[in-house]
Amino acid sequence: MNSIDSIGHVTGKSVYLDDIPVRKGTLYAAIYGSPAAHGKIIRIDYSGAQALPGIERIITWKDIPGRNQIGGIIEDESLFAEHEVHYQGQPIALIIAKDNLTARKALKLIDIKIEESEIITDPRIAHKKGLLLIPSRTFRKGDIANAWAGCEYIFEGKVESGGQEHLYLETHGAYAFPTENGSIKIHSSTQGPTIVQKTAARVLGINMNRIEVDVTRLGGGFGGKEDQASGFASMVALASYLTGKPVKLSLQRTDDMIMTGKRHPYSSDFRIGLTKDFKIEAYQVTMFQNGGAAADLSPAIMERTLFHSTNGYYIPNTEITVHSCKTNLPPNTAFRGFGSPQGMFVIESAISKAAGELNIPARLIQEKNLLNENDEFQYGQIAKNVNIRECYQVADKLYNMEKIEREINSFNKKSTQFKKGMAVMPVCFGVSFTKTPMNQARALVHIYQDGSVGISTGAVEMGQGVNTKMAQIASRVFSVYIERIKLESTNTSKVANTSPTAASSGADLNGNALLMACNGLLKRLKTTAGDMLGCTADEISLQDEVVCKNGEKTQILWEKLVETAFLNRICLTENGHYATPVIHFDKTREKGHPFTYHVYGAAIVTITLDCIRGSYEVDNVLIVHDFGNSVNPAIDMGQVEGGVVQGIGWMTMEEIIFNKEGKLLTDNLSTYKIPDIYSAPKVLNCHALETVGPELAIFKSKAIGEPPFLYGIGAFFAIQNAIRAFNPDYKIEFDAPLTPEKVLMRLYKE
Ligand code: MTE
Ligand code: LUZ
Ligand code: MOS
Repeated sequence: MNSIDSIGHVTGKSVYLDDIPVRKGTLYAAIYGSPAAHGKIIRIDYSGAQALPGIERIITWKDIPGRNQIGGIIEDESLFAEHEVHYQGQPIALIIAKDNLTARKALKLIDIKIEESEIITDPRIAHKKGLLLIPSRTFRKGDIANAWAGCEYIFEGKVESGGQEHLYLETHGAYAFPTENGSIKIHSSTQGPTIVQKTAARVLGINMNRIEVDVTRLGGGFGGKEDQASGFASMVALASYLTGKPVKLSLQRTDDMIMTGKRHPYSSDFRIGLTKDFKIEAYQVTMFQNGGAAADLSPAIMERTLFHSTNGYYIPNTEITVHSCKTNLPPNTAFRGFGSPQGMFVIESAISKAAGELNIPARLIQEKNLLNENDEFQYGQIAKNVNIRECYQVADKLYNMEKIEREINSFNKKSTQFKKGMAVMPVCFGVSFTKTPMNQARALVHIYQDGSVGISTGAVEMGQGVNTKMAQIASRVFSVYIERIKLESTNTSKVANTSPTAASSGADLNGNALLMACNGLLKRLKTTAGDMLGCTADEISLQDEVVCKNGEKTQILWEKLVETAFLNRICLTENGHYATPVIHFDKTREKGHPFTYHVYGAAIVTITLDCIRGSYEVDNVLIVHDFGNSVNPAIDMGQVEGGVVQGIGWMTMEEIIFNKEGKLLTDNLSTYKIPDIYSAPKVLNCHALETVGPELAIFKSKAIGEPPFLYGIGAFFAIQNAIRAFNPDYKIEFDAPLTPEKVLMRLYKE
């Protein structure tokens, strides 16, 4: 089935934040961000800006009636800087004007003097100076100290992975206006409406019930709007509260790139030990997470790195440490994978290092160490329904890894200018928010008198198709056509206390809540139908909008059934509440069962390298993926395609550069390269592994949002292998992104 948004999208009728018609008298906001990355504010003169005709007001921290605090997990981030600044672009003031142009003109008329302090952009330096955002954490399993003695081979290395700009098509923005009784309504481009509501209420010093947040859809979020929308929304809410007028803020691309956090760069040291038959016996790693100037979601991201640091491998002895380091960059934040890609890149690098030194294909080490049923993860969870080995083997059977290798070898023998490379990327991703209390959701369903259905959930549509999946769930339970169902905007007054739509759990959490609500309504309708037909509710079923008795169609249609229930004064509204069972985690022991289930898969990535230019093309990404029993194969395949390309971008071309002054040099699309159609794999095949799917996934359809991103990691190693085919002396350096510039240098490195 197509996305319910497909027609709206292609006809341009879908409504995004900027499409909401503005009210009369709307004012426009622009953010004045710090020109320096670190220092004391000595003086600010707003008089030039203030004098500009059309300027309504300039808002600073002094105007905040509540608290100047937007930190979500840790309260360490101000909405507007007070006396110090900690990164370039950090908001200092909000200009409110009659139009956008005037607001932006005023920015240039602000005079500021900052006494600069030392700027730190390197997490290892921050760590040395004791600049940590939160205490470091270590996951331990087995006996690492004694394990090395049992290893035949031990290898060490250093791994760097870079940041990544979300580059959602729709930049951050919000539109707020006062409603009555001192209340504010906010339209926000956010994955987390409740986070926006809570933060705005805190800033304004009013109760959460005075703030209504509404989200129709996002032009992409990718984690960048999981919590970072709350600052921007709070700014317009504040401006609207203070002026009594509607206020709109929509970031320009460059401002969005400068002011918002990105994927965390990591710098890591690993040590890996193997037995003589290539079993990984011990793995020790220390990672330095570049958190930026405030904690934001770094603690949770650090946690997911710890969980995923062994990818889908069983390793008896491990010790994984992550330091979350405070630097003078914008606070880094959630991005598809949420720390898992960084952790997995290190273990894959360690395996690649071992394979390179032992002169064997990495896949031989990978396959030998894949998880088996009932293996224990380093965090205590026992792996169940494991099929990573099956994915790997089916991929081998379908595509024949050895044959691909042979073909590549014979191609490489004949060709001098072009070399090919191949790598395999197995994936294991845990589904659930790692913070157990976040795994809850609610849904509100109305059946209207005419038989149409309105659904509200806490899920935010950001292009991933969650609304279509929600419509499918209701359609399936009621056995009505999808056209009868309408997805309402996500609104905090309809569904409260929502978790952000994130952790790939949007469909599972909200879908299960919706399923419960629909089942509740169905039960009442069956009782009504039983009364109408003189039988028990158990004998009733619904089929294609027809009421059936003992499986036989009757004359009663859905509309008639609903109308009768209404006339009998049956409640046609239901609220569903879902809290994921089973999961728990004990932070004092760093052990538990944090994930509802794991998603598994394996991908073979092949590339062709142009050894004169250093440029490369991805030839094939051949995947076997465990979807469970997909509710919507078309949407899920779209998620695989988008995720893979985004992962390839992170690993190979997207390079974020801050200079020593902490200034972002790659602040637009001429200096920051993301994948285009030419960088997409020429062939992307994804074979669905045949499985029944886990009981706790919605309709046994596994979460899909983030895991495919991880297949992109294979491209990094495929390119490295092609470089080695050209330059046999080349010792692999594990520093992503592997840009064409870097590739070129390495091709000719002695
Ligand atoms: N797909 C599109 N088109 N746009 C997005 O912003 N975000 C990704 C993924 N797929 C995203 C996307 C991320 S980071 C997550 S966590 C999931 O979608 C969130 O949605 P879900 O929980 O409904 O899968
Ligand atoms: N957000 C979060 C996430 O708060 N917790 C998580 O575990 C998570 N995982 C992936 C993406 N976002
Ligand atoms: Mo996704 S990083 O959980 O928004």
